[in-house]
This record gives sequence, C-alpha cells and structure tokens, in this order.
Amino acid sequence: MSSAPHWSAHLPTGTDPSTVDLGIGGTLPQRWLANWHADPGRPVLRDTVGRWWSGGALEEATASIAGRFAAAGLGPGDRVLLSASSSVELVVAHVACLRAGLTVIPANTAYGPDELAHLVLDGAPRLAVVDDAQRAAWVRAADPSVRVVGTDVDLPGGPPGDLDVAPPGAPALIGYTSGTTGRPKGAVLTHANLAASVEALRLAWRWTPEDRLVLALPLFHMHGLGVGLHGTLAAGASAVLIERFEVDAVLDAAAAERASLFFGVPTMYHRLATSSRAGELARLRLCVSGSAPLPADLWQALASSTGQRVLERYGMTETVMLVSNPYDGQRRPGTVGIPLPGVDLRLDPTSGEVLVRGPNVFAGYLDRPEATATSFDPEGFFRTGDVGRLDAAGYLELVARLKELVISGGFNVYPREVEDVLREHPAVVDVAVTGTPDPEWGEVVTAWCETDGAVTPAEIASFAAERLANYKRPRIVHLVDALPRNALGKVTKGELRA
Ligand code: MCA
Ligand code: AMP
Repeated sequence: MSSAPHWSAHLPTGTDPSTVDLGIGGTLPQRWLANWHADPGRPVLRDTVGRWWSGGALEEATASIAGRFAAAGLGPGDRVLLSASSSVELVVAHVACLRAGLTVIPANTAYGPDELAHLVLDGAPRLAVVDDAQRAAWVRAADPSVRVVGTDVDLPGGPPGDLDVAPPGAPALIGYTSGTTGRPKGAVLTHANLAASVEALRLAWRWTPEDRLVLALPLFHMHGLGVGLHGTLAAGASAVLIERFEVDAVLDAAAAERASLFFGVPTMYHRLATSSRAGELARLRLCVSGSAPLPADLWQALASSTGQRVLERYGMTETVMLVSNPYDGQRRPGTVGIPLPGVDLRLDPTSGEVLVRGPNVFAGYLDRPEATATSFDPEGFFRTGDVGRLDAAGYLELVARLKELVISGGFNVYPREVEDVLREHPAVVDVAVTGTPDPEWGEVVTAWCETDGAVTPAEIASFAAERLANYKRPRIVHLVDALPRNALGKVTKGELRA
C-alpha cells in the first residue's frame, strides 16, 4: 500500500494512516467484552419491548447461552443456523455463538421450505435457532439430525468453557449469496474480516460510544448484522432494536431515545421522505444508505426537506463494507464514495468491473473451491460483479452489473432462481425474469412467460408465491407469445422492457 492511501480522506484531520490498525488488536468478541468490562452498567441495547440491556447483562446472558451450547456438545467450528426477527434473544444467541467460536449461518425469515433446506443441507449446521414453528419444521424436514430450538435456546445449561478465544482466522459467519449464478453459496467470513470492516466504519463514520443507532434492519443480512449490530458493539455505542421497519416506529424511537444514527435501504428512505414526519430526521447526526442504489433525486429531496445529506456506501456479503462517501467533505449523490480504510480498489480495464482486496474480503465460498478460485483475479482481487466508474476525485459510481441481479427493497433476487421455479409450472414453456424500475422498491421482480396459453398471470404469481420468499415473487407477470432470442437461441433480456 502506498504511503498516503487514497482512503486516508476518510480519517479525521491529522490522523496518520500508518496508525490505523484494522486488526483491532483482537476479534470482535474480545473488543465487545473489553467495552462491557470497562463500563458494565452502560446501556447497550434497547429490546423490542422497550427494555434496556447493559453490557454486564449481555455478558452474563451470552455466557449462559454459550454454556447451553457447550452442554449440547457444540464446540469451536460447529455451525449454528439463526433464523429469527430482531430481538434481544436473537442478539444474545448470535453473540454467544461468536464468543464460543461457533460459526453463525444467518437465514432470512421470509425463506420457504426449499430455500431453508438448501442452507441446512449446504451449511450443515448442528443446531438451528428459529423463532417460528413452521420454519422449525422445515429445518427438521431438511435434516432430522439438526437440533432445533427457539430463540430462548431452551437447552440444559452447563459451564461455557473458554470464551472469546477464537483466533482471528477462524470462521465466524457464513452469509449465503448467489454470487453470479446458481444456488446460493456460503461466503465464509472470518473473525478478522468482520473486525476489519467494523473498525474501518468506526473510523470513517466517527462512530463513538455516545452514538445511538435506530436499528430497523433485519439481523439476518450483512447490513443489519455486520454493520449495524457489530459496529454498535465494537464502538461501545448503543442501539434501539426495531422488530419491523415502520416510519413512525423509527422516528418515535429516534426522539424518545435521542438517537444519533440511522442506517437504511433506499426503500426505507423513500418511505421516510414521503412521510409528513420526514423533517424529524434532522435530529440525527448521520443517516447512511446502502444495499441498493439511492436515487440522486431521492437524496436531493431528503436534503431539502430534512437537511440530511444521506451518506451512501457500498458493500457485499463477501466483503462487508467496501466504499463510502466521506463523513467530512463532499457527499456526492449518485456515487458510493471512496474506498474505506484498508480497501484496495481498482477497475478491470476491459469490463470496468470493480475489483477489491483487503482484510475485510472473505476467505472463500464454503466447499466450492472452483467458485472461489474464479471469483478472484490472479492478484487476489475479488471480482464484485458490479461495474463502476471513478470520477476525477476518485468517487465510485456503480453503473451496471455483470451479475444478473434484481434488488427489491434492499433484498437481492437472482433471476435464475425465480426462472427455475416458474419453469416447473406445467403451462410455462420458457421464462425470463428481469427487474422493473420502481420508485419505492428500487426494482420489482418481473416475469416474462412464454406459455402454452392455458394459464393466467395471476395463476403464475400464486404458483411463485407458494415456492419463493415474498420479496422474490414476481410482482409483474407478462405473458408473451415468444421471448426475444439471439441467433444462438439465448433470451436477450435487454429487449424485455415493461
Ligand atoms: C417485503 N415485501 C417485499 C420486500 N419486503 N417485496 C419486495 N421486495 C422487498 N424487499 C413484501 C411483503 O412481504 C408484502 O407482501 C409487501 O411486500 C408489502 O409489505 P410491506 O409491509 O410494505 O413491506 P415491509 O415489511 O415494510 O418491508 C419493506 C422493507 C424490507 C422494510 C424495506 O424489505 C426490508 O427490511 N428490507 C431490508 C433488506 C436488507 O436488510 N438488505 C440488506 C442486504 P404481501 O403483500 O404479498 O404479503 S445486505 C446487502 O445487500 C449488502 C451487504 C449491503 O450492501 O448492505
Ligand atoms: P449481497 O450480495 O446481498 O451482499 O449484495 C451486494 C450487492 O448489492 C452489491 O454487489 C451491489 O450490487 C449491491 N449494492 C450494495 N450497496 C449498493 C449501493 N449503495 N448502490 C448500488 N448497489 C449496491
């Protein structure tokens, strides 16, 4: 790395970049524990019923749950699937896993039986913590040897064994993502990856113990978990957990708890901007947007009605956070900013694909050496599948995607997965799935179906609804006589426009 890395623009004036230690001198659990020991009574998390949990209480609760894991025979390296809405119990189970050296597999609560079965069979967890009887049954059906418990982890207790000793290189989290094609792959993130990213954000966003985050993002994806929760605990700050995003719930919590931070996906900002209470965002120190492009006109509308210059950043499951607009200095709408501390970024000279390297970048896909090998270039840069452009000041603009991906409300939908399901319908001859631009959702999933005439769009929609998570279901279904194809017979999706 050069002596004055480009990312030094993220550091407070006068900070010597060579003093930045993204290893944080240990792992996230060690950092969290150090914070809790320094001030055990300090409020850390407000649960969804309005009760505050201190660091001391979290330490005790997580050690107790870790004791139950140990008594159930789980040890370092074993995997635990967590599928639950936001609650302090979910946080305790998650932190207990990391403290005990177990690897967490977060699972979206919207998944249906097939989506969950894939995670269970591919990720091979020994235990699943699930907050819903039906999902619990689906996990058991996929693999009867997996023990399934609720978020209270109602198992016999025991001594927790050695806590907080997992080495930085040990796997901490397996985030499932489809990457370029095919069934979702498990991206294995080490303790060091998670710690590096959170430390970069702490520095770049000036995250201090005085900060309080309104955390309305789900805790089963990187945005809510790897940024919102991990960042809060590492900064020694606090967060108010909201079970389900609603404008009133967010703004009420921000006012009642004197919050300073809000992180959201563009759909959330769209809803906030169109609310009569939008002006209340002004009380926050920092609003961050990510997971999907924040339209420049929405940015502008928020700036004029609330004074908030929303800070847009860019990340991925495989890398946690990569690029962010600067806290000080210009925040440029329509761009995601400059690489975060530690992130080495360049563009592929031919395709313009964004290539990244750094301590935050994952170790590889679980049990998929070939997919892992092809996702890195010969110099070890990870191929993001996003196409970018750098402006004169070095700000990154994401202009296209090489991977076929639709982002709806901040959730990723891989067209191939939806197409595979729709092709199973007896009246569907062939199908292509695209995203249609939408002011609220960013994009909505759209299916173009070549059929034998014996089916209606509503029937196709309900067929999909029985088999796919809600956000993957086509909201728009077109019946077409023939899909456009090139000379080789491949569907030319570019010609499919609503
Ligand atoms: C809910 N629905 C959706 C979505 N979410 N449909 C399409 N796309 C979605 N994202 C369905 C509901 O099931 C319901 O269907 C209907 O839409 C309306 O529900 P509504 O109550 O309005 O929605 P909501 O429950 O309020 O959800 C909207 C939401 C949610 C809060 C924006 O989608 C959300 O939490 N998004 C955050 C996603 C996220 O955390 N992404 C981070 C990925 P029906 O009427 O049929 O029942 S991590 C990542 O991408 C990287 C690392 C990064 O950079 O962050
Ligand atoms: P995931 O694989 O679920 O982690 O989603 C990562 C993808 O979300 C990235 O590769 C981008 O395509 C997209 N993404 C995340 N943040 C942004 C952003 N601020 N603007 C545009 N796309 C984004």
